[in-house]
Amino acid sequence: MHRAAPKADIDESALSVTTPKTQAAGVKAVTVALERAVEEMGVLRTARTLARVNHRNGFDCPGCAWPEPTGMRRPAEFCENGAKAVAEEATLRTVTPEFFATHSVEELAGKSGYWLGQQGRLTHPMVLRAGDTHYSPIAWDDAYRIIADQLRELDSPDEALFYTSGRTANETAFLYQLLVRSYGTNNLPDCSNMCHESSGAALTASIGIGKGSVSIDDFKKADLIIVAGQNPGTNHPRMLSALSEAKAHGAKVIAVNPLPETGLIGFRDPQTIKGFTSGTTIADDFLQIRLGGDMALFQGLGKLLFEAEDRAPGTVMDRAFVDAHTAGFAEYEKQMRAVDLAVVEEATGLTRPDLDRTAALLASSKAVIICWAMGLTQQVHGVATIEEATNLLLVRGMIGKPGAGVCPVRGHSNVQGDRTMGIWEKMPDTFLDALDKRFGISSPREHGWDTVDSIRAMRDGRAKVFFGMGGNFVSATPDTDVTEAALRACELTVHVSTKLNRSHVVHGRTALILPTLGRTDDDLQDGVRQQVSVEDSMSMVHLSTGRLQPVSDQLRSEVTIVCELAQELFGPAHPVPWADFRRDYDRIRDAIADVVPGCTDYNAKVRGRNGFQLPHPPRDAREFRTSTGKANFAVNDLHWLPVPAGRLILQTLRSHDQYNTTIYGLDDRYRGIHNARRVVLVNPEDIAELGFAEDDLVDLISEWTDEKSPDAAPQERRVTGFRLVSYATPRGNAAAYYPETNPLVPLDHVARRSNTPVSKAVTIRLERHVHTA
Ligand SMILES: Nc1nc2c(c(=O)[nH]1)N[C@H]1C(S)=C(S)[C@@H](COP(=O)(O)OP(=O)(O)OC[C@H]3O[C@@H](n4cnc5c(=O)[nH]c(N)nc54)[C@H](O)[C@@H]3O)O[C@H]1N2
Ligand SMILES: Nc1nc2c(c(=O)[nH]1)N[C@H]1C(S)=C(S)[C@@H](COP(=O)(O)OP(=O)(O)OC[C@H]3O[C@@H](n4cnc5c(=O)[nH]c(N)nc54)[C@H](O)[C@@H]3O)O[C@H]1N2
Ligand SMILES: [Mo]
Repeated sequence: MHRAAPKADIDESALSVTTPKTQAAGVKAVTVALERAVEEMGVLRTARTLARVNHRNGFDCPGCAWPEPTGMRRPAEFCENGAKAVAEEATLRTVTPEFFATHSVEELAGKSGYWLGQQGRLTHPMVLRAGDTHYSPIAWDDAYRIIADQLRELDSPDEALFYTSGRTANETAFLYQLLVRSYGTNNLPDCSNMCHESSGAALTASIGIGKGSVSIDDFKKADLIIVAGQNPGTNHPRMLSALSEAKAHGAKVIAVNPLPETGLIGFRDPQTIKGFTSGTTIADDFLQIRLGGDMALFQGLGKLLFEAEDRAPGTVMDRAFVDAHTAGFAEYEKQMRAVDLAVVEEATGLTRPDLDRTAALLASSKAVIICWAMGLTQQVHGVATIEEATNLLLVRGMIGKPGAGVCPVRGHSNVQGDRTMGIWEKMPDTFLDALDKRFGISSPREHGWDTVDSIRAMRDGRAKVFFGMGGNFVSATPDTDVTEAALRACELTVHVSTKLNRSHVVHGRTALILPTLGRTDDDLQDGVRQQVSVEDSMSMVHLSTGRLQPVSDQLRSEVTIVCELAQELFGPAHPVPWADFRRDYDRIRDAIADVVPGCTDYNAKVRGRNGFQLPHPPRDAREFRTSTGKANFAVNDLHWLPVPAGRLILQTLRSHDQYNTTIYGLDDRYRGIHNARRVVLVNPEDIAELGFAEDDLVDLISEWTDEKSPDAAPQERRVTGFRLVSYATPRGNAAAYYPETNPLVPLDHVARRSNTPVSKAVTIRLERHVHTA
């Protein structure tokens, strides 16, 4: 076998810090990706696999949800982190029953997530019964029986939680929510609750649909693209190709970020000859904003747009659009005119010239796109911030126009599709009605619990069964100690997984690991190769076909697992044809066509050359299905994040060498952080002012007071042994990696109206780390 042995656990003292890079991608990205891939898969499997990423007859990249370019489609859309995601899944290393016999659960719970993930693909269904010290193998049928028995025993179906991570394909997602609703609950928390929930809430209120309004081709037609709260060089590397192409067509790009992220500054496209020798500067302007300052920025720009209109009436506001398609303009104007630019400067850390320059560009551009990700959504005022960004586009008529619109850049490769298929704790009644009618079931109408409410329910004993369709719930969620205790209080925890992770070793009284096929694996049902479908960030739906030989004949597809569990749970008399669905995924797509809006003729349409695009009324016809029947201007009171004396505001983010809780390696190359992860990036002047020196070892203590009881003493949470790294972050703002810092994020510290954990605004203080024996 051509594969390297897994790495040892992390030695944090091996940290080395170098100057951050100024250009992303390039040749180095290709070599790093190939090295990692060969290490995990060997040469042959690497060649076979990477050639099929995002290929027409291949599989959808499990990396991110950025769309593939249309038209001149490249033979394989390549990116470093996509290749790492593929290698992580297609690895030939395995976690077998012998592995579990060797390592006790207690021992595994002492390992880092990095070590766990390095061990390889899960090969057999495993069980941990009450009192066991080790997982042991179990037959699939016995595993289903344990789950079904436990589910039948609950006092109410609402005592069970069914989580979904965003890699799950449409076919699985559709059947999974069908199983859960047939069983009788809407408890379908998902990773989106922690991710773009704020975008969905804001856009639904403003334009009547929670999805982005641009298509990939709009990037070529835009003349201004604002990228706020997003690090595409690491998390959506293929977006850099779209941005550099936009620039070739004359667009300007403005980056709004507390950090000078490498990918936003410079880019060498490894797919073009030119990219090997020279790079493109991506951002024409970099607004180094303070954490949580975006709402103030967008309000400040709103005010400046009205002032520009005063100076040259009829040139800035799109009155025809505003009159025909929007509601609430007068209230918005009144609010904007009252904005105090001195407060905006303080909240953002930007100067008046910064604001004027940006407003001038915004006022004169013919087609504007605003892109964003977690920097905006994971804030207390995330929903309001996104509404303010949308307001700016509305006054200028920038929705439903070529080259313009809102662009929330999604994370997981099918997180948007999962929502379309019904993975949501509060799916609208129209969807449930269609589901009931198609299958003759009666779905519950009462809303279920999202991620944060699910943790509260387990913590308080109101939920007793946790079922995870993918993901790594305990490491992805906030307030790690609370969440771990919540999971441990469950009667049963079940995980459908490809790789070993911490959620398997922080378990309920009984625990099951159900190993499943990944995107890259060949999925044969009765000898016939099956395909699945996914939806990207721009509502394009297409097929994905895995072709790799699975690492074990015990792996079952997610669809199979859902169907077989449903058969065990509901018995043979159930109205849903689970056995047919399991045998032939075309039958699932037929059902999707009947139930899911915009999916008529689904089987035919997904087989089209580039798949098909789901309808989006604002994008397609400037039609706004909101409360008023028009696009709504939102009016919000300003919220921002003053930094308390002696404290810092911490954002928790991703390194260049991880996929959420999956740690690929220890090289955050662009930021110059190598070989370790317990680091905290702080402005050098803050390091000095707080009485520390670079390289000091510190503890991070978060301090939090519930808005509802402002007089209570602040709650404290601590993580220990972080190395201070001096970094170009604004004064008062710090950054450290997720998930190591999740213990600092209070469960109740959530975004208003979306209940998304606020992972980008945690007030902390630093204390010198005291070594304990
Ligand atoms: N390789 C790789 N790809 C991924 C992932 C991964 O882990 N690894 N994760 C996937 C997932 S699920 C998601 S959701 C996306 C996440 O993609 P991103 O949102 O890019 O991910 P984060 O690392 O959380 O980075 C947040 C960015 O916002 C900035 N930021 C933080 N707070 C603020 C703020 O208050 N204002 C502004 N303007 N900026 C701020 C940070 O400096 C950082 O650049 O990526 C997806 N793709
Ligand atoms: N502090 C902090 N917390 C955060 C964030 C943050 O920025 N800061 N970001 C949040 C965001 S945006 C997100 S999306 C969540 C992510 O939360 P999750 O989606 O729950 O986490 P992942 O780390 O992506 O899940 C990885 C696991 O998924 C399993 N897996 C991988 N592929 C497959 C597959 O094809 N099928 C199945 N069944 N399993 C598979 C593997 O076992 C792997 O261990 O984390 C959130 N948590
Ligand atoms: Mo995400």
